[in-house]
Amino acid sequence: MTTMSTPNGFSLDSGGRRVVVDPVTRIEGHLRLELNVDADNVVRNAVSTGTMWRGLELILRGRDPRDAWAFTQRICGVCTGTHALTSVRAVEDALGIAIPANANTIRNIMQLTLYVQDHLVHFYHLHALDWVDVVSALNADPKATSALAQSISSWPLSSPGYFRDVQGRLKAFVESGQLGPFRNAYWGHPAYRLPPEANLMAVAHYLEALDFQKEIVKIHTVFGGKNPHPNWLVGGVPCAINLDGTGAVGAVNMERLNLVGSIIDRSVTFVEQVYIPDLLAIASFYKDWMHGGGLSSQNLLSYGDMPVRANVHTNDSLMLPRGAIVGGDLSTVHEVDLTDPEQIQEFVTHSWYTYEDESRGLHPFDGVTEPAFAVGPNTKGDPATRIEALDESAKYSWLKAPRWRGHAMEVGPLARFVIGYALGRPEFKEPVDATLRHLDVPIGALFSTLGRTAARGLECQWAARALKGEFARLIATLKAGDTATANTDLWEPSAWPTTARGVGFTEAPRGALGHWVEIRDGKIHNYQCVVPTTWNGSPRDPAGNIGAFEAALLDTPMHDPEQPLEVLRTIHSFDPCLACSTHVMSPDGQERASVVVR
Ligand code: NFE
Ligand code: MG
Repeated sequence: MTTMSTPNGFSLDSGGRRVVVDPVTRIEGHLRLELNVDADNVVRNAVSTGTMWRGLELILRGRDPRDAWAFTQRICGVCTGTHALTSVRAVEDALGIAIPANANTIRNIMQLTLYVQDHLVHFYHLHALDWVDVVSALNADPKATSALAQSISSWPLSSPGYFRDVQGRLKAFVESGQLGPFRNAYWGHPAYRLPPEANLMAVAHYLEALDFQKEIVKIHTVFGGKNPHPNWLVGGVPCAINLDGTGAVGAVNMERLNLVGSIIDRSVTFVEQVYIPDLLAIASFYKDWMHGGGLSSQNLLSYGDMPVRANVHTNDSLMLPRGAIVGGDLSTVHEVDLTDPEQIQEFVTHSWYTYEDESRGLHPFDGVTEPAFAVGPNTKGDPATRIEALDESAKYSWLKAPRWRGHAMEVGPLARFVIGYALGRPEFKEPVDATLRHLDVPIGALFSTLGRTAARGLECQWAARALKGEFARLIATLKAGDTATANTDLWEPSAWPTTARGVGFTEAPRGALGHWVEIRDGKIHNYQCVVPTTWNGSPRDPAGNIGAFEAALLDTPMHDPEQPLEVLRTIHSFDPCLACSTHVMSPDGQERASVVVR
């Protein structure tokens, strides 16, 4: 096998043990990791591959651009709505459609609602069990657990009897042998550090958060009819609003708006009294576990999102800032232009796609999605063949490799917060500095797995508060008599130019998301999506740059390669979504719920 080395000179088969984790669980979609681990159990090379394909970009060709949101939204039910929002923005950009102020505010409310729910679910249900040992919670003293909970938060569910009850439910689970969501983890692993009482508190909040997250998304049902996959509209939002109850049947009325206001208030309270205190309490036990930085300390990218002013997508309007940081230089935030072919390019040298000239990357306006699974040592010409051992010098992933000015970039909450910090914006700088002070760690601690996890928590709090602000703005505008929610002036294709192209962007919960559309004769001619997990989980490029997952795993020490808990911590901290990033499933067969060590 010919291999390609990492920047540190190691390849998958340069001696040491090969560790395979496939599939990675508690994520969305199909992700496989192969690692080279040295005699001291330190990760020396890491290769990540997305093992499914759906072809959404191809399905869109020839369709009505006004429908693209409904197709692209099916890329993923987790970051639900965010592809639809990106899509309607791309089409509006292409056709020059401006949206009313209320539509902009309601879109912000939809997106911020997604942030609060998605980040909460990620912390408790997809990531916490990398830090919290559920089985240890059985040994906790409920009285001491109550004292701990009351010392860090005024959240009312904190009596000894409450924690005794949760512990009793957990015992019944374990004794029945039916661990449900708590099955298949590395309970008792020596890398778990929380005392039993902290574990019991976290398990109680895992269950509470599971219940509460379904309340949050009711906001999507008010403005978008349902969740997942609420409705969207090119030109605005698809709901009418009527405050005096005399308007259109089904219009959003004051009673529905009051429900939204009350869910927002409860969300702020839950995040501030449960999520943030738990995050700080858990992090305080792990603050010397400073692995998992990688590109987060070097190359960070954000497109920005949540415009305060409708149709103004520049940094003076965007609540989440836009910019790029390269080489760890926080003194310079570079301008990002999604239409510049020099800036964003996708490479396929190590992806199961083909270009005419694979030494070059393609800007998404000129993007090509041509699957080429049956090539190279990783496929053996047979799409149903299981991958036995990856060769990273060949094509090895269904993710393309997006690059910004040639650099592999990390995207997501940490990127957004560091860029906001570097721009000196107080709403990012103050919570970051306060968290670093609270944990008594230096700024460098930010560039780690825990930094990524902390940034997501802080962003959840930011989003809950921003939601309150956006809701107040909506109510003020409505009460001032402006209830317009859609602009249908350019709804008819007869009013469109023969050819047009546009780009839409958002900050999805997991990071920078762009859709590029080219319209010809009223139909979609080309459609390209470049998605957060495509950035973070990208394979190598022709210059040998490795992606953020791969970079973050290097130099991580493991207690036991047969139980790769440390690897899961770092990968989970990105909140990977392979459904989004491949947006495109190999027929079957690539799933092995096992860890293989060779
Ligand atoms: Ni399927 Fe998604 C988000 C998008 S992921 S979750 O956030 O876009 O890369
Ligand atoms: Mg794509």
